[in-house]
Amino acid sequence: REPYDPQAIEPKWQEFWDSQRIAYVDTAQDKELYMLNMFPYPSGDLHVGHGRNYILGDCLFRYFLMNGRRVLNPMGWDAFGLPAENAAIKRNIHPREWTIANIARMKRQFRRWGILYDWDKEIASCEPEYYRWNQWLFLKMWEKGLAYRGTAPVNWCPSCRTVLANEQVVGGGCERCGTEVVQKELEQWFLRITAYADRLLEGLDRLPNWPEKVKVMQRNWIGRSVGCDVQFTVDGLGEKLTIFTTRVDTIFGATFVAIAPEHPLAEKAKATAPDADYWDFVVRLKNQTRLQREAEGGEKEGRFTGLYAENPFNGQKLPIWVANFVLMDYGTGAIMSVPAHDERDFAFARKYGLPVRVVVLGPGMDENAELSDAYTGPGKLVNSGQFSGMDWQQAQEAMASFAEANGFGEKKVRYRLRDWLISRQRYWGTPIPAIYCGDCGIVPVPEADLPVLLPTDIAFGGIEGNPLEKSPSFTQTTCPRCGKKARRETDTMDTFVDSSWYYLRFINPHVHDRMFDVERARRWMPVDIYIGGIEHAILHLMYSRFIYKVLYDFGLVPNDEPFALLFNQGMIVAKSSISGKLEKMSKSKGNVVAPDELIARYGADTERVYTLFMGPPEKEAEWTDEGVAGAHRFLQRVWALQDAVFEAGEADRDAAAAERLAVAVHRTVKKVTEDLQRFHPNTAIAAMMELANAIQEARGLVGAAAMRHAYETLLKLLHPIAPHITEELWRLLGHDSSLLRAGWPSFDEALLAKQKVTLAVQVNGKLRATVEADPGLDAERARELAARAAGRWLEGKEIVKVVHVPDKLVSFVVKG
Ligand code: ANZ
Ligand code: ZN
Repeated sequence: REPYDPQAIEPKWQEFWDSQRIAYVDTAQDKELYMLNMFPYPSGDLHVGHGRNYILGDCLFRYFLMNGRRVLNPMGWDAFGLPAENAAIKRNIHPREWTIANIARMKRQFRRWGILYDWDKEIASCEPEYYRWNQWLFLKMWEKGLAYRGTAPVNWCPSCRTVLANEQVVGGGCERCGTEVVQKELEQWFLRITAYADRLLEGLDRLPNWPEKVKVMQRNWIGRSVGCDVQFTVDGLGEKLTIFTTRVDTIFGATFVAIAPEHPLAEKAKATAPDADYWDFVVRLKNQTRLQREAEGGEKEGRFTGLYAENPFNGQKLPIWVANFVLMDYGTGAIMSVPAHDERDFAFARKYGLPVRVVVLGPGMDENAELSDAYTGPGKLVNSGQFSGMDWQQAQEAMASFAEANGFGEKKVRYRLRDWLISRQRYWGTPIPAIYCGDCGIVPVPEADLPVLLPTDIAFGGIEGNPLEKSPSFTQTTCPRCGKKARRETDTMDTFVDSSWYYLRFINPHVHDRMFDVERARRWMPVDIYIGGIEHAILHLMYSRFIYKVLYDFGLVPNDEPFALLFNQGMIVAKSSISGKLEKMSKSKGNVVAPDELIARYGADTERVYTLFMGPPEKEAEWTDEGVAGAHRFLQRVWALQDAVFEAGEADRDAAAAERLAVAVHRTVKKVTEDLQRFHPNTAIAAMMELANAIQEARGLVGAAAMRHAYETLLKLLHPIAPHITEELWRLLGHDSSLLRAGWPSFDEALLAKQKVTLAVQVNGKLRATVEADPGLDAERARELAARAAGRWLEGKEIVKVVHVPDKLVSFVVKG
């Protein structure tokens, strides 16, 4: 027998799969299954941490293929974005060059991993044939009032010289370069995602196959609050000051009013504020980052404006303060402060000596006792005029209605969600199709003039600001309405626009006269299985759901949620050579394992086995060299086991051994099938390792037919995980078609039902009982069963450790 030589085997099979166009799907036919791995940003080098996502996807894909299913599994490139532009500026090359070279590298890497995609469906979002449809979509949304230009305080990165979405500000710094972000008032383009807030919430309830964690994150991001606007009157100025509250029941407990430093009233109070440093102070607050202002334990700061506001419920005049914890872009930017029942207000009142007035009494509370903290729980109203004695929730309803009836308030639903700011002052993105005309104002580019192409006459080396502004051929144009000289918009779109609908383009990327093939989308949407990182839990998935709903309203897609099932794989971490700690694998942490080196040493199959064996794929897992070596040893064993088939005699020599082997085969098929269906290849691999043991034990005892059946079954089960070695062994066993066409093995439930195993139960190393159990019991159930059997040996003892050897032993170590 030849030694196991992955270097010889792997390229050969990669070529074979390519030549067979294994992954090609004709999407003119009906859908059976559409699975998708999030398309990557072509940043160049992929490390083994990235591999986890794609290898898991390929494992499932091959499993489905072997089950005879027609599966669409496409791949492409999220190819616009800042790193390409930054690289271009640094090296004076075109961002496109950098991007295309990276795409080639990454494509080669996918191939070396043995990953199969339908490359016929490949797309790159930086191609005009793709981004023109971003522009088309934008025009349609503009027409419907869903895209608009507005002024907003924006996060500005002084280094990248571009606007950042809130989500792109991480800990006060720019997500891309880390520079401290500042606030700036600018005109920008927005997409009106807030109009879809309720539908984005409601849709989550119809996604049973999404991780609960992601749904919670999305709900919090949308942040729906039911409350009430109440108008106070500013004393002396005679103007109204509207506050937003979710606790109108506490309004008799309000002892001051607080406004955001950006609130127009804050500036008006320059004339009345008693402190000389008032305005300097307000300006300083404005420059605090959102994080400083919102942080729960963060310092609460404020100044008295010298103004008073009248509470319409009781006519009380309350001092108006400017406070850093009040945000201008939520609610009305003004609040009534109730120190007795709100923690922030309480902390603020303590600091500045403002009164605390209790108006909601919880069980056992005394209204005259001094509070040591805000009471935020339920209770009955006191000191609240005609509303005293009511239950707090009842009072909320009654008081909101009272305000409405008297014309000084209204019930209101507010959202934390903000409209999606899509303007970026960068080159490498989709040009926003708008033109500024001195006479006509802002004019949409006519649909017939699409695409608005990125200009090529730009020298990138050392450029500052937005490169698009440096191209006269781009900026100088004529007005589509009046024909006069006009200026073209130089903002480009956030790349999250590109990724919000790419899954539709994949279905048939060869249509050239439409955004996507509506007829095929009707049959292929939604995506059945969507695999990607948890880092996309909010933005990408929220934007995709939004755009998909917009397309639904345009009548272009058949349903209103794009991804039926979502699976988030966990990160791979490794010891950092810099911090010495376990950290997410990344170049900056010096803990990257390059697949090329790994493959050169062990082969891609070893990387695949190890990656899928590391633990449940949704959990974080640590990469270790020993683990890799272990995976390689397993493949060596599988390779060597081929001898068991060739050396076996014709007949079984031991009937019991033959029966044992048959049972092991069926049990493994059942386990692997179930594990792959629930996306847990790690436990499937463990089961295959046991099957390999069973085959080894049966050597010399069972005949060739039984041996071949067992070994071939092992190869089939292992194929989705280690595709190259299994194809090679399959060929060595005399088959001339691919394992992918060999069908998925089935198992005999009745045979398994007859089988029971005996578990030995030990306590502190002594055998205390045995129990009969179904084979393949998991650790938790085995432990329960064994604990019952061990009975008095465990009584009154503390269990410090439990060892479980599946189907053989449960051993307790106890104290006391
Ligand atoms: C009075 C009050 C009394 C409040 C009480 C709470 C408890 P969510 O759930 O997040 O919507 N608030 C309103 N606008 C604000 C802004 N722009 N910046 C900071 N805080 C703001 O919370 C709504 C509550 O947060 C509102 O209800 C208001 O404080 C505060 F015992 O009004 B409340
Ligand atoms: Zn004009």
